[in-house]
Amino acid sequence: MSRVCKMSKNVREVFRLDELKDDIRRNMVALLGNDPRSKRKFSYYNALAYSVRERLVDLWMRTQSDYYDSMAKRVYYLSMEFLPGRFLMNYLTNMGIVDECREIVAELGFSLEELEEEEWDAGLGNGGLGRLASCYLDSMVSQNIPGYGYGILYDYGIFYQSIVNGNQEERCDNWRRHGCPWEITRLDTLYEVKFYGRSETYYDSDGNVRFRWVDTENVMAMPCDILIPGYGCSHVSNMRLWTAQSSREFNLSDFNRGDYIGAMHGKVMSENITKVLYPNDQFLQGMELRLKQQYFLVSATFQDILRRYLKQHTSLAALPEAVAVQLNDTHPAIAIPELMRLLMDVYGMGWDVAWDICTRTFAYTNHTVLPEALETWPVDLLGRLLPRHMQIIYEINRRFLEGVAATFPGDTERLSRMSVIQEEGGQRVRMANLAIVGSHTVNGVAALHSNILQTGLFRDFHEYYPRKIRNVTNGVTPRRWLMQCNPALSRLITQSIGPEWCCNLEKLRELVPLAEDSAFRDAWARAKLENKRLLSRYVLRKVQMGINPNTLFDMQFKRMHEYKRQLLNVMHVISLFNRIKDNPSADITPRTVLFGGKAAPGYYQAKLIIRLINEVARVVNADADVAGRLRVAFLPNYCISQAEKVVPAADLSEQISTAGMEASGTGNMKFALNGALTIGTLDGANVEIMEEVGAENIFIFGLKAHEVAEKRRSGYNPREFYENDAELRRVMDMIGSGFFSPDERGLFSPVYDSLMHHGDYYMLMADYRPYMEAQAAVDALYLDQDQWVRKSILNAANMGKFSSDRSVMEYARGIWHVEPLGK
Ligand code: 73E
Repeated sequence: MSRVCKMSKNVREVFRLDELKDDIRRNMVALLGNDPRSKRKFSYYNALAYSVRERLVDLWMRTQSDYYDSMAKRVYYLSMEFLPGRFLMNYLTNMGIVDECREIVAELGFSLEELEEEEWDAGLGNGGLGRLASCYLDSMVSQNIPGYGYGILYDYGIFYQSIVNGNQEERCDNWRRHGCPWEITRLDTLYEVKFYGRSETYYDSDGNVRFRWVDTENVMAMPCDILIPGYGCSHVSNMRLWTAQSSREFNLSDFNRGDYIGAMHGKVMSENITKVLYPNDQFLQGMELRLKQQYFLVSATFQDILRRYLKQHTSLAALPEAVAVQLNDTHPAIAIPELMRLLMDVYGMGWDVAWDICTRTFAYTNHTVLPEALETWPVDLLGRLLPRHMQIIYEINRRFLEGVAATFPGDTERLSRMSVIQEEGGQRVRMANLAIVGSHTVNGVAALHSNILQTGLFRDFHEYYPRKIRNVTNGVTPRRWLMQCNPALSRLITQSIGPEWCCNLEKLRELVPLAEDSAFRDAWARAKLENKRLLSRYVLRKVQMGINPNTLFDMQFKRMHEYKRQLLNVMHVISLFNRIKDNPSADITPRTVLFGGKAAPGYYQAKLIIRLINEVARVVNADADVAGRLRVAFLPNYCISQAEKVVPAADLSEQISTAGMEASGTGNMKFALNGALTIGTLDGANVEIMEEVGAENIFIFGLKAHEVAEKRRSGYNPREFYENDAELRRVMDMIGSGFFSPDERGLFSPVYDSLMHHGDYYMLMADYRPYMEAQAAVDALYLDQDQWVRKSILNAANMGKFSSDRSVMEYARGIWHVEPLGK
C-alpha cells in the first residue's frame, strides 16, 4: 500500500507547476472573463480551481483507459448522498502540491487559506452516510480499485442552518449559484428515464409472453462528472452525478395545442426531480418525489453501466464478473427490479438467468436499525410510478417465499415477517427485505451493529441465509481527516515516524513509544493548542464569542437526534452550572462545551433541543459566578468544512448515543484520530475504538445494548432515577419549570415530558449518573496534563483500523471480488 505514498515523478514536472501561475492568470481571462489585475478572491479561487483541475484530466483519461484495457472489474457505489465538502485542498493534498501551491498563490498576493474559504461546500448529503461514500471513493481510487460513485447533482444540498433567537432556521443552499469549477457537464450524453404508464404483455417471435413498459412520461438524465484524484495521483476516478432535464418531446401535444405555459409547467415539473436533497437523516418521509429521485438515479446509472459493459462484452451473462454494485442503504434498492427488467424485457433473458445475474451483482449496506428510517413504499404509489417494477417485485417475493416455506414448513408468521410485501396497515414494499433477497451480501457498518442485524432486525434472514449478513466496520480517509485538516499534527507525525502513515494508517502505532517521550508530548500538546487557537478565532468570527484555548474543549458535532442524546450532554452542563452556583469558589476543570448539528426541518423535538442548548448557553455564559470556567456555544451550520476546523481542536469527543442505536458513527473516528479522548457508550464503532485504544484510554459509561433491550422488555421507569438522584431532579426541574426560558416558562416542557412522562425512550435518566461519573473522571484527568497528553497520543496511535483504506479493501476482497489494479 505504501506504493501510493510515493509520488511517481517529481510533482513539479508532472503537474507543470512552473506554469501554474500563468495558467491561473490565463483562466482568469479566458474562462472567467476577469481582469487579472483584479484582487477578487473569488475569481482567483476559481481560476486556481480550473488550473488545478486541468492538470488532472490527462491522468483521469489514462486511468480510464487502463481500466478499459485491462478489462478490470468495476465497482459502482450507488448512493443518494455524497458529502465531499470542499474540493480545492483535497485535490492539492492528493496531488501532493499544497506547499508549492501556497507559494504560487502568495506570489499572486493571497494566502491559500483565504482562497480555500471562497469555496462553498458540496453538501449533497445529510451526514455520516454521505460522508462515508465520499471517504470510500477517496480510498478506492487511492488504492487503485476501479470504482465510481453514482449519485444525484442536487441544485440545493443540505440546507444552510442559521440560528435566530436561539432557534434553527433553514435557508436554501444554492451551492452552485456562482458556478462550480469542479464539475464537467456532459451536455451530449443523455439517457431517458421513464415513469408512470403501464406494463403491457405481448408475444415475441418465439411465442413467449413478454412485457413492455408503455405510455410512460419520460425525463432525461444528464451526467456531470467530478474528478476524484487518488492520493499520489497515480489514478484519478470520478463520481458521476445526474441532473434531470425535460425530454424534448415533453408535452409536445400541449405545445401543439398552444398551451405554452402548460407545456412549460410540465418541463419545470420534470426538472424538479433533482432540485433538492431531502434533509431527513434517518427518517422516511415517503414522498413520491423521493421515490422518483431514487429511480432516476438507478435508471440513469444502469443505462450507463450497461453501455460501458457492452462496449467490451457481447453478452450480459458475465455481468457479475465485470460489475459489482454496492447499494448505499436501501435508497437505491429499486435497482434490483430495474436490472431484472432490463435483463428480461430489454435483453430478452428468462427469469432464472436474470435473477442469478442480479443476485451476483448486488451487495447492500445497512446503516441503521431505527424503525422510522426503514424504507417502505405503499404498493399503490410504487405500482403507479413504476408499474413494471411492482410486477417484478411481486414475482421476486412469490419465488422467495416459496423457498422460505420449503425450508420452514408451516411457519406462516415467519413468512409474513420475511415477505417483501408488508400486509398490515395497507400493502407496502419493504425495501430492506427486497435488498436482502436481491443481494449476495448484506453488511452492517460496525461489529455491534452487524451483530444486531444478525440477531435482531434481520434475524429471520440470517437463519435462512446464514452467510449473507456480515460486517465491514466503517472507516474515514486519513488524507482529509488528518493530513489535510490538521497540518500541525500531521507535520509532527511525519517528522517522527515518516510519511507512510497517510496510506497505511496502522503505521501510527509507531507513535506508541513516543507517548513516553516528554519532548514529543510537549510538541503534541503544542499542536493541539495551535488548533484550539485557530478554532477560537473561528468561534469569535462566527458567534462573536471569545473562548479560552486553555480550557478543555468538549465537543459534540453531529446531526441533532434524540438517540444521539445531545440532551444528556446539556444535562451535564446544567449540573456543572449548579455545582458552581452552589460553591462558586470550587476548584473545577474549566470547560468549553461546543455543539453543532442540523435538525431535520420537521423534527420538532430536535429543534427544541437546539433552542435549549442556546438558552442554557445564554444563562451560563453570562453568569458572574461561572466567570468563564464553563462556556457553552452552538456553532451554526455544521458541515464538512466546519468539521475540518472543529475536529483537530477537540480534547473530548462526545459519542453518547443510547447503546444499540448508532450503527457505527464516523465522527468518533475522526476525533480520536486527531487526538481527542472519547467519552461514550458501548455503541456502534465505539466498541471497536475501545478495543483498539484500550479501556484505560477512553471514558466508557452507561447501559450496554443488551441491557437497553432488556430494560425495554422488562419495563423501564425513568421516574425512579428522578426520585433517587437529587442532582438529576434539580436539572429536570429547571428544564421543566422554565429556568432557562423565563419569558416563556412552558417552552421546554416537551423536553421535560419526553423524559418524565413519555417513557424516556432513549434512557437518558438511566445513563445520567454513570455519565456524570465518567465526566468527573475526564475532569480529573485533564488536570494531569501529562497523563492526558499521553492518552491523547495513544488514541491517535491506535486508530489505524479506522482508515477507510482498510474498509474498502475488506469490501474489495470479501464482497466485490476485485483486486487493486496493477497487482
Ligand atoms: O451511525 C451512522 C453511520 O456511521 C448512521 O446513523 C448513518 O450512517 C453512518 C455511516 O454508516 C446513517 N444515515 C442514515 N442511516 N444511517 C440515513 C438514512 C436515511 C437518510 C439519510 C441517512
